[in-house]
Amino acid sequence: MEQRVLLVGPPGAGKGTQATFLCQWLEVPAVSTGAIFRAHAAAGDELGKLADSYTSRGELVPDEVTNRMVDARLDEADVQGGFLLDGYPRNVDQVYALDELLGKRGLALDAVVLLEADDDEVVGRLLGRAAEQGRKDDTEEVIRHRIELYHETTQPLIDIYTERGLVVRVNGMGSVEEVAERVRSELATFLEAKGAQS
Ligand code: B4P
Repeated sequence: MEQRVLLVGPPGAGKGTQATFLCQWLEVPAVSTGAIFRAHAAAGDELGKLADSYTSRGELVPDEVTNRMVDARLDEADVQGGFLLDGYPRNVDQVYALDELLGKRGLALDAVVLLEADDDEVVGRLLGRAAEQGRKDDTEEVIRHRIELYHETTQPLIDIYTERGLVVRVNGMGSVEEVAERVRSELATFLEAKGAQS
């Protein structure tokens, strides 16, 4: 079935990790703004250089750039039957921008999965990822800044989606498999209940 789902959570909550499982189950592609920025940075193009100048400091890439990129991505053929948006929107302005991007296409969201994890746990995970992948935005100082920014700018968007009755809260602590099973069963229950109401 066509599903349009968001995956939101603090840095290191496991959004990218869980997106892989969730996409297989929902049979939709993942659109990760973070992954798109990293691909451009690896290619060394203009967008990549610009994005890197923000991400390496743990800052958000300017909304105008991110929104335009998502707008273009939503025109591609593979997302016409649904998608999982991973890491976007990340602030309240991006929520309203996404409303417009979906509205002009006559689309709406089905659910917002909020993956929750403690600050200390996510710092530990991201330092582990730093050792494996050497990402520039995974130094302890930058990680702490990203977490602060999450609490300030990303958390308020949860209130908006909660008011809209779209949020599925999932505990992101535990093994990758345990979390994947939790995400799947809690989202399935939510979508079934929503389907029964409509
Ligand atoms: P993202 O790419 O979204 O990455 P993230 O928040 O760091 O990590 P994620 O939650 O995906 O964690 P992962 O699965 O990798 O953002 C990177 C940057 O891009 C942002 O800081 C920002 O600058 C920019 N950006 C992105 N979107 C933007 C937007 N909309 N607007 C503006 N700027 C934007 O997991 C982390 C680690 O934990 C991995 O090593 C993984 O193996 C491990 N892990 C996962 N689950 C685990 C578990 N259950 N137990 C133990 N370890 C686990």
